[in-house]
Amino acid sequence: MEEKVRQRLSRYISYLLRHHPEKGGLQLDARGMVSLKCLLEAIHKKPGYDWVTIEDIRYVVKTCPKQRFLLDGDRICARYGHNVRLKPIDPGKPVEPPEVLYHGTTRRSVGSILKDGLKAAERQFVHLSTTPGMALEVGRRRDRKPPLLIVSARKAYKDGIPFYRATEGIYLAPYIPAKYIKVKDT
Ligand code: HQG
Repeated sequence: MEEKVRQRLSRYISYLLRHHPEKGGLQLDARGMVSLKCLLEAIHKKPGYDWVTIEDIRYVVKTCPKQRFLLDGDRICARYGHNVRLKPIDPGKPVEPPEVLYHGTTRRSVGSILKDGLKAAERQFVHLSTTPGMALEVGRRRDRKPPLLIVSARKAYKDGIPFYRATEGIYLAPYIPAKYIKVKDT
């Protein structure tokens, strides 16, 4: 599959599984899963996508550099990124996070984050990266010089904030109070 085609299909699957399942006539279960067969039918409804096969979906899942999707038998879900407008997605069991996690944001948002904490905004969870590099990449989507926030994740966890592991590089939390957040000096 051509890289551009793969990206476009991956983006459409994200759209259906994170934001608008109803646009494809899909109903997510508590974990956000649907059957591959239903997802395929939903994809086929989109003009220009009638060529897609189950194998193509499996290929997108396998080759996704950010491990956006999880396959469990013949069911699939997005691992993170769910919209707040969907019914709450069960993120699984809380896990003990590493000592620190990172978050890349915009220069404009730093002030309110240091005052109010990290909020999930339009998604169901705050996204935290395991490496500064990945966090900065996330931040660069919105700011060419994204500030890097350092989150004392282990301390927050010990104080009762739940963390969930979405992928190897991404942890989720419902909210991070300001006292656990520092801006990395640049
Ligand atoms: C900011 C993409 C003001 C927060 C990425 C961020 C990631 C605040 C924005 C994943 C705030 C929310 C998630 C506060 C948080 N005041 N601004 N109190 N608290 N913010 O897109 O982490 O490619 O929902 O800093 O790569 O940027 O789609 O979250 O700038 O992994 O797979 O509010 O989405 O992954 O933005 O990105 P987002 P995010 P995919």
